[in-house]
Amino acid sequence: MEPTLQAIYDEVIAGNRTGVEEGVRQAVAAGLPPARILNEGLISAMGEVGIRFERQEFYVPEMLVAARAMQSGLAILKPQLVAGGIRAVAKVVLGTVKGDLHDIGNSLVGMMLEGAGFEIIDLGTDVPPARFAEAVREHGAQLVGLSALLTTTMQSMRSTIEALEDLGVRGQVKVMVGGAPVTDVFAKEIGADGYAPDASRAVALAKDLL
Ligand code: B12
Repeated sequence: MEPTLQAIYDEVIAGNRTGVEEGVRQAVAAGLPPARILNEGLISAMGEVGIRFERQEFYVPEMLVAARAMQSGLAILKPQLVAGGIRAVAKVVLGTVKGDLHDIGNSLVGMMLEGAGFEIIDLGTDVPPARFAEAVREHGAQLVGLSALLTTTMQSMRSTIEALEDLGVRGQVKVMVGGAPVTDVFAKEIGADGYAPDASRAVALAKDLL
């Protein structure tokens, strides 16, 4: 791997925030494409963190410092990822479903959509179903993106779609879902309009759905 990217990868795993920030600045200054910094440096490091957690080499505190370090790197990379998006294509309400506090994937999807010209209303994490539905109505959104990282919270996606129906706004929006445990089959089962496995394919999906 490119030494600059390897350094970012190592610093994310070590949970060294300033190290990650420095690495991302250097990589940007060296002219490395933002997508490579994101995928090879930041995202692949979080994948490794997940593997170590499964092997019980890492516990929640290590996972948390790694996530914070990654987010600091993301914040520096955001302007590069978003560059080019000028006019709003459509409004998208985004959030991580009720009970779930993972926000990195959701933020990334938001940044990439913003880069593609979408207007983002990010409700953050642990969002109750009714809150999604109210936001759709309030903002007149055309799309909703639901994120879940836990097999237990995936079920909140179903209740969120029901809440959209209850408030009478299901017909005005397309619902897309994602997150590590979510699959295409699950998306169909709960009546979502689409699933994407990563942030760049979330952009392609959003454009397709409109
Ligand atoms: C970082 C992390 C944490 C951090 C989160 C910090 C934060 N601010 O987000 C902390 C430490 C808080 C945490 C806590 C927990 N975690 Co955790 N965590 C992770 C870890 C290591 C990485 C997740 C991540 O950020 N990945 C990087 C991003 C970029 O990837 P992503 O989220 O998948 O998103 C991409 C795609 O999925 C997609 N996508 C995501 N959302 C959406 C939405 C739409 C609409 C679309 C189209 C696409 C899309 O695009 C994104 C970008 O490409 C994962 C391991 C893993 N491999 O996923 C475990 C993991 C998700 N956690 C796990 C667990 C068990 C927990 C805890 C229960 C641990 C505990 N005992 O307390 C708690 C639960 C807290 C809660 N209520 O939510 C398990 C879940 C197991 C399961 N099957 O349910 C995992 C898989 C670890 C493991 N291997 O066991 N965690």
